[in-house]
Amino acid sequence: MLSRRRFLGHAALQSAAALGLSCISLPSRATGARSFNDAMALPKAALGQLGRVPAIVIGTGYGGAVTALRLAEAGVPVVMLEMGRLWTQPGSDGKVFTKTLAPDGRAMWFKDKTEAPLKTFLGLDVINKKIPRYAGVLDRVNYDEMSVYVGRGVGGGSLVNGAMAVTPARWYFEEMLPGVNASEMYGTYFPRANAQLGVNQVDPAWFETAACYRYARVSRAAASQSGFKTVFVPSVYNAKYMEAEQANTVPRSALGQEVIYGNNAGKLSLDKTYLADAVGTGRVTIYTLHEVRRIEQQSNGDYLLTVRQIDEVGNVLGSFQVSCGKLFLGAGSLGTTELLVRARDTGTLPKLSTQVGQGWGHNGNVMTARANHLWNPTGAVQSTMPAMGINDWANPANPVFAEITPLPTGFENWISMYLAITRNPERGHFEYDAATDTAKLRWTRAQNTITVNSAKMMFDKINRQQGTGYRTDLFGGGKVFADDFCYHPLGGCVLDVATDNIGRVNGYKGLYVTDSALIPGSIGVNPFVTITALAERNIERVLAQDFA
Ligand code: FAE
Repeated sequence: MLSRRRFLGHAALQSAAALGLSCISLPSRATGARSFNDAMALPKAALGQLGRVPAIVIGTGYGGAVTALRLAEAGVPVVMLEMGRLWTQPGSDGKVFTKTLAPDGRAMWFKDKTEAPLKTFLGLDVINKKIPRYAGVLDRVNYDEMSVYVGRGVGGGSLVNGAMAVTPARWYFEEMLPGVNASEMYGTYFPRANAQLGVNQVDPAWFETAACYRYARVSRAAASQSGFKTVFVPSVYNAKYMEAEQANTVPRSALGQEVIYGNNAGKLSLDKTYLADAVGTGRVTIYTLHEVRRIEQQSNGDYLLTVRQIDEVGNVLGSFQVSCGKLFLGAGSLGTTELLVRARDTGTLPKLSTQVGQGWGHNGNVMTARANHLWNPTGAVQSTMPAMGINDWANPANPVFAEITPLPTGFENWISMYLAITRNPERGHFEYDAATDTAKLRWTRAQNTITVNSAKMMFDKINRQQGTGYRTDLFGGGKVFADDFCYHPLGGCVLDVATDNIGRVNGYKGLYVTDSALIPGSIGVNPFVTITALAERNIERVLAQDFA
């Protein structure tokens, strides 16, 4: 059952899109609203007219959404600034998100052609399609030797991710974040995050017979025959909805090949959980298509932001300034780090430490694929939501956690795909580039050697045992391991290094990091549950100590 607050938040998010508004909030009368119409989002002031507000959150991903909700619950009015658009209104095809195999501009953030993780199939350039430039939902940020996928829109990465909601091994969490009390995390904040995110799991009995998970069962068998353990992977995709998809009683989303360009049903993205609740408090206003470009501190200690507003096709509508007493950065590892590196190196926040921009890692990500024997088909209809992983993380000789991922071509392809998370101690850093006014990631392909070797050790063993081999036709240039892109950017403003123990940025009072930039490059599993739980912990302390 929807809570009243969530119902109101939903209504505001739906109606803002329907009315074409770039400002989402409940009208004050809606706090007593009884109906959908009462809760309609009404136009509020343009950003440039706000002047000063108590608190701003930049970005609407996991860190930002947690922070906004908890601030609002504590009575603090919050402005959220999000460079992407709101994804609640169907387009002319009746769908919010574009078709995966026939994408349009909604697929990607201002690209001329889609840039999907898979480059080719059977060596043919049949995967990526020309699209019009538009404020689409998935971005691929291309640095010199590493590309990073991120979500753009109200909900950040939750709009495009695979919904895998994994709590890390406690011993590894303790190793990565030694300054954080693990008992509190595992006793309070991980459970809180899991509950609020709506984490659930497929029914194991249903899984055993579901045609859409044949690919996972094939990979499980291959793994266990080579001595590897597999585990179910929790998810924020509604398992009951997926069962109904398999039974053909509801429109297909996970079984309809939808994932990286958004799911039209089934997934509990943040706009349906944390953000709906946040807007439903009546104290949170989200400005969409508003990108923060510059942060400076005023003589009274307030932060002054310069924000660029665009429309959905990229026309600049204006540049505005707004100031706040407390500023929370939730723009993601890349976004938050870029804002701070730019501020330090252009002199608008000159006291930021040299640690800002350091400690970046890709969580040891690498993709690979194996070709199965013809007598071992993986299924023509595959759920895009992984439900199982090979868990060899506790193996000190070669720790790997490999998700068994689908390759949903819509026809039998005999392929077993994996996203391996490996333990790679290499770290990159960001440098400000004045010519482009961006922060460039310094990461070399050679820094991936450990990751590739680690995944290779696991999958060589499986291939040897199965008498199978790798697919060479998927990642371009005959590559077997996709070592040129990642999905899990972490770090850049690491907790207890560039910030204090609760995310307060060193050198600046009232300036906080709330997101994946805090995590030191690796967490051993898919990261959004950790990002959410850490944000829950930090904001609780910030509210107690800095808002008292
Ligand atoms: P994030 O969710 O990236 O949100 C940042 C937001 O800030 C975005 O909406 C940006 O548009 C916005 N922004 C950035 N710069 C600015 C600016 N200057 N002004 C205004 N707004 C700005 O941050 N993780 C899992 O745990 N499980 C999975 O299954 C999984 N699958 C993934 C699949 C894909 C294709 C991708 C791309 C990621 C996946 N991830 C997965 C990673 C996960 O989504 C990611 O770690 C989190 O979304 C990061 O959360 P943050 O709060 O750091």
